[in-house]
Amino acid sequence: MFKFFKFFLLLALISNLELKAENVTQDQPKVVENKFLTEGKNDAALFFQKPQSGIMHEIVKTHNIIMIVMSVIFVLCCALLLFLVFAFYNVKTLHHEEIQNHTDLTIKVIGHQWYWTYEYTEDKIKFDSYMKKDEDLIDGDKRLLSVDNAIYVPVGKNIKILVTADDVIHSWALPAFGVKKDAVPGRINETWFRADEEGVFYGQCSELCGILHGFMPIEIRVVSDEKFAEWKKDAQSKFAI
Ligand SMILES: [Cu+2]
Repeated sequence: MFKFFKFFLLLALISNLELKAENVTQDQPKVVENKFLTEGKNDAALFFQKPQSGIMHEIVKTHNIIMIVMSVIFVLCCALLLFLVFAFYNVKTLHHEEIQNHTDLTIKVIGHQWYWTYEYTEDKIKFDSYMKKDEDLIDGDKRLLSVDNAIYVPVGKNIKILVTADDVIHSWALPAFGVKKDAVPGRINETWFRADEEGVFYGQCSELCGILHGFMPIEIRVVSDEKFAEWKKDAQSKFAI
């Protein structure tokens, strides 16, 4: 990079000296034939007409140098951007988003107008999850986010999510987990996450799916293994398939 600036400075210095010398000795710069852009292409359609004065020769010469320098900078910047965006960041993240080593629990998510159905296929549990109405809210609930039946997952475990829909396209999005998958009828999309901490987290449908699109939130409770086992036992009697 330093060499490049050195070259540029030298170029500017030489041009300046040339101009000074010419100013002293003659009225206008001496004519230097420049064939790079003009030879054989002087019909003025794509390029300039053939220069007819010393000044125009100098202008064409300067233009040629700037074009070369500008092209080099453009190519270098594009290469750097591509490297940063694809090679360094995006591909790695996409890879992590798609690939998991093993699965501890699989949950199937089905989008409906306008609620979600969750299926813990291996544990034979299936239930619907609707947003709580204002009159049903209790202390600690969040208006427009809390649901009647939240999903439970154990902390620190790999959870595979299979997403599909029953009627129109929905999207199952949980910002805290970096998860957002379209729920498309007739197709099963797959994603996964592993929660680092226990807690209650919320998400929402993120694909316009009709009049109540804004009222089909997602509530997920990340709990310890023991609490998850308790919930599972309860759910197996309450929501048995
Ligand atoms: Cu929606």
